[in-house]
Amino acid sequence: ILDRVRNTALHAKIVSAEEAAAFIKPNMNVGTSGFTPAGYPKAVPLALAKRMEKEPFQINLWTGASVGKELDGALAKVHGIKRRMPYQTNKDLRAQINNGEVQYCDLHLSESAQLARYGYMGGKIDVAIVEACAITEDGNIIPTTSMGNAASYVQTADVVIVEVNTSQPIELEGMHDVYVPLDPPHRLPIPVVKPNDHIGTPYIPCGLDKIKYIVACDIKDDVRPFGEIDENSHKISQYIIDLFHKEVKEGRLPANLLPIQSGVGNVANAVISGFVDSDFTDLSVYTEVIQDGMFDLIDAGKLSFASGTSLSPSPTGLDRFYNNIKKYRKKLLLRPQEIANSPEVARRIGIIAMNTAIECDIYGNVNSTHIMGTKMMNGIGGSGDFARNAYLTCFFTASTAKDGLISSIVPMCSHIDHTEHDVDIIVTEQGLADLRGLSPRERARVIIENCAHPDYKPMLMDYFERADKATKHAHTPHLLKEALSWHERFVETGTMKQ
Ligand code: 0RQ
Repeated sequence: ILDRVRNTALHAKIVSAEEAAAFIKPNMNVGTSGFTPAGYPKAVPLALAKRMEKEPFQINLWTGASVGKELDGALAKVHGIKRRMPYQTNKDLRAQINNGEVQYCDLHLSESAQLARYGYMGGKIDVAIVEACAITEDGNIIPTTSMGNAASYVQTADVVIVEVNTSQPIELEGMHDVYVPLDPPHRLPIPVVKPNDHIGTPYIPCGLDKIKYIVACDIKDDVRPFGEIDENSHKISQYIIDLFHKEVKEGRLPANLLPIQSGVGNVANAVISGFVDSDFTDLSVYTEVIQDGMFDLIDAGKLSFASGTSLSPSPTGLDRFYNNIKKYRKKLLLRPQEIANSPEVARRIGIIAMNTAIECDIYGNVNSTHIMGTKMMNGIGGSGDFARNAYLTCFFTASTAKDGLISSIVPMCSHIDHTEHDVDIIVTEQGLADLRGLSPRERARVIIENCAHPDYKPMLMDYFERADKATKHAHTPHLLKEALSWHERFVETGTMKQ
């Protein structure tokens, strides 16, 4: 790594992962780089987990979003996490969140850096651990495949540990735009008006003195393969592309649409693939996570630019990116999640937000986080940042889950992340409900008619009609004793069916 640590005076700070991990003390607030399994530190967390195995203790872990197995996975396995924020997807960690062991603070991703800078998250950050491509002559950090909250954690922490990862190509340098807003009352407008606007520096400002240790690492990002695009995802993609055609025809969207934001996972990937097969061109993207579909759009000549905070393709997608980095880097930019997910920017540039729901209710409220109202799945992630502030807010879900035993369209959501006021469009494999301008009672009929599975449609319509009658056509008709009875039935009998 000597050539990547450009100031020779810093070479004296290069130590083993074990030595760097020894700096971390029980109950420290540790802020790391990383957003999805991209750009997170790996060697130091693995060494820390080994140490925790021998002398059990816990830390508070703050990241950008979910991270790879070497961080959340390794630390959860040794029960090393006491508090966690702002998003996770790890199986062991999820189990510990749901058995009371880990205190999880599930946050809008755009807000987490600000909360950390203000010291709301249980004090200040004691140490930032950041993955880097290189360290400049002045001690500034060139990030790797994600930006996440790394810049704010470096700014806030007294001590910075840098993991220089040689598996990350040096050509990533120049793909980042680092901008940390001032905090109120000094904050100024974030000057992004187009997805390709550069407003900051290509490195994380740090300085020579703050860097305590530098560790070499060659472990690759733990990216995961996508599933085959299933029939349901394909249908959802078709419905949304049809809607965009209609919106363009009716003059509500420009011919090249507005900047697209798309969540992660198989449905999101299917929707982006749908664009590849469509006749839309000159598309732009302002999102969190850049996945394989974006490379397809670039290759098809349909993407003008994509801004995100993380590059998290499948393993083959990552190879494809590394092998063609000179071509792709012209069209891609990584920003801190505070900027990629900024509500201010989303509202200004008029994002089309597309995220996945766990369940939606008949009035258009959306649950993105909780299973049966109680168990945390992953977290709200960036979905709320975009949903409230987008020009057009869409949510996708299959109409049923668990082989049809669960209806994803329910009388009342068992937990609400996105309210009826935020949601414009709901799409399932059954069809699309356009809720714009409708009252709750109108919305109920459209959602049940267009989105519910035929097995549940009569039950939902029966519920709605009885509630409408019992409340004498109240604004939002509900039978309070029955509203969550579908979830109760599933918990008790293993099916929502009667
Ligand atoms: O559980 O794996 O045990 O079978 O939920 O569901 O259908 O595989 O869908 O992987 O795309 O995840 C909302 C969780 C969807 C995700 C969610 C069960 C289902 C399965 C997963 P099993 P699928 P996906 C971008 C923006 C919130 C954050 C967000 C998510 C599991 O997209 O976390 O959007 N989003 N951020 O069986 C009970 C239902 C269910 C259900 C599905 N109605 N009831 N269980 N499941 N529907 C990302 C970031 O911000 C970083």
